[in-house]
Amino acid sequence: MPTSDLLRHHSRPLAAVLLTSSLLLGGVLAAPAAEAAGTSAVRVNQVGYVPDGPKRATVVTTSTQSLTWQLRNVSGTVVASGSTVPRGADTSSGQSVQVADFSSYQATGSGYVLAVDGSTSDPFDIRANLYDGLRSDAMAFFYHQRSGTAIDSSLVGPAYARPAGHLGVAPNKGDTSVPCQSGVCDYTRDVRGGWYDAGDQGKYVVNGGISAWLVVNSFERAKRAGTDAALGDSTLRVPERGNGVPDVLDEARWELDFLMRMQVPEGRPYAGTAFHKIHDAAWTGIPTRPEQDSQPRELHRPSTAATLNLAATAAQCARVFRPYDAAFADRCLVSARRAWTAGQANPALYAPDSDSTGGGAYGDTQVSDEFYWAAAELYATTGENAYLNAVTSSSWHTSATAFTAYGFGWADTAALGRLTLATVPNGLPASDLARVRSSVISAADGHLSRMAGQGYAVPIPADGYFWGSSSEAADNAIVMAVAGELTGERRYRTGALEAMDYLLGRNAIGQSYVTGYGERSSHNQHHRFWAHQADASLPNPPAGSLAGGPNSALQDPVAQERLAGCAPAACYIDDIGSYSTNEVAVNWNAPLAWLAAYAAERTSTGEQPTAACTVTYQVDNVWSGGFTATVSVKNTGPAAVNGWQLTWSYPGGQRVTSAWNATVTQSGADVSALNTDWNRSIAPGSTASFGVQGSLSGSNPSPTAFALNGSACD
Ligand code: 9MR
Repeated sequence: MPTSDLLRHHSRPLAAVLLTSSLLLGGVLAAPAAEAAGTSAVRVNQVGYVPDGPKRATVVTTSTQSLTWQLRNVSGTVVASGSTVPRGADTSSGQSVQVADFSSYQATGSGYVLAVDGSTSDPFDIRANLYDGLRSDAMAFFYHQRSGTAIDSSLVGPAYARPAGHLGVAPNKGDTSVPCQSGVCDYTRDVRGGWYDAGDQGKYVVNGGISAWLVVNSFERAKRAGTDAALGDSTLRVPERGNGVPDVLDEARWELDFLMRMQVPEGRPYAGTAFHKIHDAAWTGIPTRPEQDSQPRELHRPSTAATLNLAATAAQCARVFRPYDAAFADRCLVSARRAWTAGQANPALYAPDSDSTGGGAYGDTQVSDEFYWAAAELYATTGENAYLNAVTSSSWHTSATAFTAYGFGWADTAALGRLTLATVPNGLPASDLARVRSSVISAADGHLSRMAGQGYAVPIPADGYFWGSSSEAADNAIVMAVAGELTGERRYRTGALEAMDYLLGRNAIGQSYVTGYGERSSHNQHHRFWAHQADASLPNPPAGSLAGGPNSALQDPVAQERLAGCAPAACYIDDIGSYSTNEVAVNWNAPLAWLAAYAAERTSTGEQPTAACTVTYQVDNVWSGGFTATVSVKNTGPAAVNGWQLTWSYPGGQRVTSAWNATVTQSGADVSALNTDWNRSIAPGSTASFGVQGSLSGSNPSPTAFALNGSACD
């Protein structure tokens, strides 16, 4: 099904009237329209939780009384329990909910479930390396989306391999010599390469630009944190592995080279500006493999937004690539300066919302924020006064709306300038810098307080579920993560991780919006090649592909037919036809990749506490056929242990028959003792003790090796 002309630029939240009419029926909460079949009432991050992070679940229930929750391990043993907190009506989901918080449980394992009031969650893990896979899969999305190169089976597997698309080989009619739309220019350009935008095969400078910026920014941030090795050379499945350049930068360069090809050459009208976009003359259907697209490709007229987006992105490139490839950094800087100058000379070339035949419009009639962002990047890279003046004289430099509750995006870029100025060393006057930094922190505080007001702790306001809402959650998580960097305060990391919980299943419909991650993950996203739902010979989207997510405006026929009356956070359907709720896009996967890389980091305070411990095992009584023993585990590390599991093996065939002050299970010789509720926490220097009774078959040799939460004790 072709993406229709219904595509419109939303940019801003939908009218609140939509909410009230669909949610409140005579003052009573309406049943959510899109309750997924088989979804548990207990909503968790279906992938899991990191040991030292927040661990919360939301329970859909009509009960107004607090309920008991139980955390069960893979063998069904209750390892922690507590009481839920009733939250009542939750506007976004249209549900009545309660929250269970099991954050204090920090032992690791897989196959946990949370049970509340007869319902059991999907299984999940608790482990420190929880996000390692998503870090590379979310970033690999960009390689899959590359235009102008064959996608290599040895890197992605045979199902995802495909010939190069849009290299001037029939039936393709682009992208090596692409004409302009009539009246725009009388020459052709080689605009090969770059990433396909989304489920379509258009390439749009403003959207590609913010996506490349986020990919590069994830590396720049990791470098400040000292964790960039995880994004370094040979960490990704890209052809450039082993070239000495961090793979994340190699991936971004594929797009940056394309963006610079979109710049109008010297000697032509509008020299130095950027064409807004290049795409098919008419919408293609689903499926259409890239190499089989036979539509003519056209360049659309230059825009100020695209020009400044290029200036910003290329200036960032010049800064971040310099240590790895000085020649490329120079080329980026030349392009950025040219674009800035051309933007100033052509400040009002607006891309119209109406230009949506064959591709998205990406219209934007407010470009002062793009000027601000470009000036900020150029200033952070060069330190030059002209750019400083452009920063400080911009109304966006002091505006209270650079950050909003609704994230940032291709049309709203002032926040990107602020993030750079707040984090990249620069010469802003101290008071100015302090104000920029505090704007990041107060934006993050706003996200945290909106999350605290919601049953699902989502950094999306109830009136903010619009096209691409998943990226809004991820964008806002980035702001929280940067606030954490600026302040060192842990609650911001908590907020960012809870945004990930939302994306991975703790939400109104119990849906993981990331392919391959979670029990019920999106896998029928709108895409012309990963179109398995429409053509069984084609693959589903690869693991790590983020769906656009709930969109209460129901802007496609499938959503309109299947989701009428949905509560905002439930306006989603995993159907290939629902492009307004279920497409993929580079500007959505980019913040996901950023966030996954951040969440995968084991920071000094975020590391799974390694158990520094000593254990004494004292036999208290022995009789023929049996014994009792007291086991004492001392926390000799610097941090409290919250939730513990002590394991050992019996060397002489002993079998535990009962225990006190711990839940003890045995399999063969291997024994596991889990804390009770009241001795869960062991302060540094403190000891927890418990007892066992067992049966003997002869001698009673004591065990010699113990491990606390998987780490050996002395
Ligand atoms: O992400 C875009 C969203 O903000 C707009 O409301 C929507 C309609 O204009 O377009 C979205 O972008 C699409 C683009 O126009 C074409 N490629 C697919 C993009 C994701 O759906």
